[in-house]
Amino acid sequence: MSVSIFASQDVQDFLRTVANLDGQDGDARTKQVLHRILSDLFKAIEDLDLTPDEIWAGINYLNKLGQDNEAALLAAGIGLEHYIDMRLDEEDRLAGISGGTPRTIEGPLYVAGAPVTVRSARIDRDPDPDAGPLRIHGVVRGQDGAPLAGALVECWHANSKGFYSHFDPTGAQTEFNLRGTVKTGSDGRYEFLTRMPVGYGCPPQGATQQLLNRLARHGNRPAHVHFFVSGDDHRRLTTQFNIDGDPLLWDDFAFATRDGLVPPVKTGEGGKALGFETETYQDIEFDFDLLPLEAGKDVQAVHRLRAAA
Ligand code: MBD
Ligand code: FE
Repeated sequence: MSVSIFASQDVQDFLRTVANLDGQDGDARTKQVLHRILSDLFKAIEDLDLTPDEIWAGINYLNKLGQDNEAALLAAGIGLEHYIDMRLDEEDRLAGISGGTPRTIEGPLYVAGAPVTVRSARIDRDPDPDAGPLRIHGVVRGQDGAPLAGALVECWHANSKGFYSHFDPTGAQTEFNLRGTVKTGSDGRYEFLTRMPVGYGCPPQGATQQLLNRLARHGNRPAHVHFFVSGDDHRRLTTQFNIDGDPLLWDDFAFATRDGLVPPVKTGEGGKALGFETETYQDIEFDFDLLPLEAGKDVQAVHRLRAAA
């Protein structure tokens, strides 16, 4: 039976008590946020007339989400992570900041601490016979459009099974496979020699896929490569490009695909001189344009818990 108590003084007082809004101590921001989100939840329970069984199913879902270590994966899948990007883009627009390589979500699978090399890195540390050789290269430019020396390009991507090292459920990959950091030389150039990734799929038994199933949505991403790019006096860029031709290019469960982040895949010649096993390889040229700091600060720097090895 639908009841209407949310707006009552009793319930409103109760919400203030729960968040200790009238107490002097505690963290003011936490109290404010908890009060608002709990109020919105209570209101939704009333408006949708959620049953006790539905509420307990939701609570148990949160337990499974944590047990599966998938909260950040769910954040990508329900568009929360992309929504953060939409807000950052709008902040920039309102501040009159434009240009630069488009940002897109980080995702949950970065690992800090990958080896750093200058100008070029071979990052397919493990064999993967199902993935062909891939060269990724380009230039990092600064705010004036000039090549940026000493910039750091961090790169990470999946193997031919769509799995990332450190998070591989098969345990097959060694530390930092398909991960590396290149420092640009005076010409601003970087290069990664690696192997072609395949798109990621959510763990089929995990909490994220469980919810997506209820929505009749898939939990797959097109093949993609992640980057953090940073340099002196510039903002750190978080982005990815997708591999053109992937059938899921514009049907990414994490909503990361953007115009400007789908570079052409060409055929390169001279692979053996690069250390590849074949003369031909796939070649992606992708330049990064960084934006300057605002009054000496990276005003949009994102701090979140990240794996490190
Ligand atoms: C990924 O590889 C990824 O990039 C995101 C955003 C979510 C899950 C897996
Ligand atoms: Fe990814």
